[in-house]
Amino acid sequence: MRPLEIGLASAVAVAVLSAAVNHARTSSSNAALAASRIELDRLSTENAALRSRLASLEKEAAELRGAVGELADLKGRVAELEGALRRSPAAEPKTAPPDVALVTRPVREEKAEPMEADTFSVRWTGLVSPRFSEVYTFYTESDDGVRLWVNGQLLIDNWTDHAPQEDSGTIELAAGKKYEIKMEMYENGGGAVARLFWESPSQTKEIVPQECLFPPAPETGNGLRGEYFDDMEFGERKVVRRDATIDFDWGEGSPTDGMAPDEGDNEDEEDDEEEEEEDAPAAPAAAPDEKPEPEFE
Ligand SMILES: [Ca+2]
Ligand SMILES: [Ca+2]
Repeated sequence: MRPLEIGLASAVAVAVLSAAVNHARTSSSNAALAASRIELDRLSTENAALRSRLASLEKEAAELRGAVGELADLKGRVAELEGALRRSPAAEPKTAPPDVALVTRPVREEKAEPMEADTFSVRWTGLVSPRFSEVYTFYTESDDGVRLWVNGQLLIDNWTDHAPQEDSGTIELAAGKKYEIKMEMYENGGGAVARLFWESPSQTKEIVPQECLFPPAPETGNGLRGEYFDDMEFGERKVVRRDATIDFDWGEGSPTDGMAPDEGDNEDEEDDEEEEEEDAPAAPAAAPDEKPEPEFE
């Protein structure tokens, strides 16, 4: 080959080689670019997801801020209401009970003065209504002295110291009519008993039952008014109460020991005494001294 041909061949070879290198470079760049595009797409997708997540979190934060604001409002409202409640008169009893208890307790204890077990007297008053129009026999069992009036007639009068003893007296009564009745007893010492029975041709002897006894007007219901005095002459009255019947054996104790609450429909001041007795059954309340005496003395 001639030198010119060799030179030309070399130049061609160089050009071909160069072109091949360039082609290789271009191919390599294209591949990198494609990879970059894929990465870009991935990052773009991830970015959109993060933006979406951020928006969601911002929305939640806004809701929480709103809830916190509402809670603060509610707390403020509760505080307002509590303040209003403390200032209102209706709320005063909530703090008052301890003072009320301190004030009322001594008063009740003072009224609930127990009666002595000896040297006392009792007077029962009211009305009695028989079931039959017959001659009735009334019986008393007493320790100590006893007196009984029916319709103003003194049927029994045994005003003496004695062990439990029966006395009796008779009177003609009309069925359903109400007659004034009064029984008195006194206790000097030892045991004390007071009972009232009746019988007629149509009924056997029995304690005069509650349904046939009525308290003095204006009291209503059944039973008799019982007035308990701390001496033997009806001087110092301690207790006024409703007795369903006269059927007592106090033994050697006080007539007001374990005194049960009054029975019947009391509508006057005895209602108060009944409540006090329920509060302190072992220490019954004393009666006020200004109570009016029964009408038929
Ligand atoms: Ca006694
Ligand atoms: Ca006695």
